[in-house]
Amino acid sequence: MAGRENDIAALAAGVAAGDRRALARAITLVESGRADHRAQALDLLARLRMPGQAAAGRQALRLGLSGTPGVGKSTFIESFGLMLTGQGKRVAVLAVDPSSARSGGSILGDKTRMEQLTRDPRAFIRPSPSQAQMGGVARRSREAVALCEAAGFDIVLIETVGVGQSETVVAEICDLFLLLLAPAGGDELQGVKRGIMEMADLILVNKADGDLRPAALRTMADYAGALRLLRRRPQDPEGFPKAMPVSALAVEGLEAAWAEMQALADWRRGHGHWDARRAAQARHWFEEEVRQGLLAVLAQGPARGRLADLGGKVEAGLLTPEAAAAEMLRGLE
Ligand SMILES: Nc1nc2c(ncn2[C@@H]2O[C@H](COP(=O)(O)OP(=O)(O)OP(=O)(O)O)[C@@H](O)[C@H]2O)c(=O)[nH]1
Ligand SMILES: [Mg+2]
Repeated sequence: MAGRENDIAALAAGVAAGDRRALARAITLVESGRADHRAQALDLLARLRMPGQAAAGRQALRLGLSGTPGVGKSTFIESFGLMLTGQGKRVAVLAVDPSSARSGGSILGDKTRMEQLTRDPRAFIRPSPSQAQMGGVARRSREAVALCEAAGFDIVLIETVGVGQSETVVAEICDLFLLLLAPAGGDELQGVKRGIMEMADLILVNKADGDLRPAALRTMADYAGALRLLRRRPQDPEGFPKAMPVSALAVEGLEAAWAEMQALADWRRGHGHWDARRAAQARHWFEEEVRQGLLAVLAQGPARGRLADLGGKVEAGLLTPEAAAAEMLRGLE
């Protein structure tokens, strides 16, 4: 037991020193579903995070990045990541989606598309986790982000292909949310759900190069128009959210996009929105953990029988879901 505590202390020290191998091992630990690993993971996180004492200088900029398959996320991360490491910044990249949701060639594609960044000593790249459960993915992702932050990374990029709930998960983890789009053929908006657009702080229309450039600029103008119709959010200065053209392949527009991200982050820091968002996120995850934990307790504890019984009645059409839930909760008060 004492040995294990020492192991966790050593692992925490390795992470805090910015050691990438220690960070990789720490992320593997928080991903594990084993109960004894879970206890160690909580110990590790507690050693690395001292609530209320986190120095502002230790905060990474957490960037969420979402985009449909093929839009150029990997290419963007390679170019954008290299630009940042070239400025002396340390960049961590995490993928949020369960691997089952990714196309088969993805990992191989990423190896070639992020070739230089993978070898960059200032970068850390962590591919998708293997477990496919969204609740597990959410917890694992935010804990992995916290570990990267504790390891002193300046920027943590959190990538999602945007299937199902993963955008919402990313939005609840990141400071800024980037939506990557491809040039559209016609003049229609690309069926991007309104909810996703409302999460975006910056819409980047990629592939604004060569023959695709005119279409990319048209698409960008369409989105800029659509963004103007959205209600102004309190956490935004004038002019945000914004749409911009970029080319991940030709490495164009990335510096301009980075300047906008920094301007927005600075404004939010200066106006209290940065801390407020992180505080609200922490509260959200606390409540989410309690919700998940309560369900697990109910499913395993003495109330298990009643839960199964009421669930059966709902299935059989004898009780409405609402009435059954109310009865279940009455028993707990
Ligand atoms: N012309 C042009 N092509 C690009 C650009 N960025 C990416 N591509 C191409 O688009 C294709 C898909 O790029 P990826 O970076 O793999 O896209 P992705 O979003 O990571 O795709 P998934 O991992 O499958 O979700 C590749 O053939 C890239 O070379 C760009 O800026 N301009
Ligand atoms: Mg990719």
